[in-house]
Amino acid sequence: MAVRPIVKLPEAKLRLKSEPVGPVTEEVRRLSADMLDTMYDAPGIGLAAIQIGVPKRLVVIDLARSDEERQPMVFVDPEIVWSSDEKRVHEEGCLSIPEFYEEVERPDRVTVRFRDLDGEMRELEADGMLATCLQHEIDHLNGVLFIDHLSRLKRSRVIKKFEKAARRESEDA
Ligand code: K2U
Ligand code: ZN
Repeated sequence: MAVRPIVKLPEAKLRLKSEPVGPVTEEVRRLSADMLDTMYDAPGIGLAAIQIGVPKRLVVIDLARSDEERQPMVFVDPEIVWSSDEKRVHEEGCLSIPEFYEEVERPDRVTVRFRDLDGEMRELEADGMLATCLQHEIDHLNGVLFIDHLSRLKRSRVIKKFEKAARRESEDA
């Protein structure tokens, strides 16, 4: 398996709508393993395939703390089939938008339908951090970033900051 480069804002690739994975093949299992390696290396608690440049509807999550045994979860073609009316605010970050954190309001609980790596259809009722992370990652599959849930002013400020940094990087190259 391999740690792969993470696509960062303002790369347009992050705005793609990812394609369904379809059948779970050895290639899909290898991709999920690379995603987990990349997520643990970052470190992060979730990752969508588009964040390593692969526009496929595949998500990995592990909420275990660094001093706990790892508990990796893999979601193939996940979809939210129910979300609560009650909302919850949580501070979010993103491996594609480094060193920027803001509070985001999302439904407190969600039910997600997905296939596991054995190709079995499953349904998961999530609350708390798992619900927040699943919504954050499924947003990625639709080209949506957590900054899109912020005010227009906050969103434009962070996009301009990363566009300026990208210009400076290309000038220094
Ligand atoms: O998509 C990503 O970049 C993964 C995020 C997952 C995340 C989802 C919801 C709320 C916070 C993070 C990364 O793990 S960012 C690292 C991180 C971890 C915990 C809290 C804040 C940021
Ligand atoms: Zn993210």
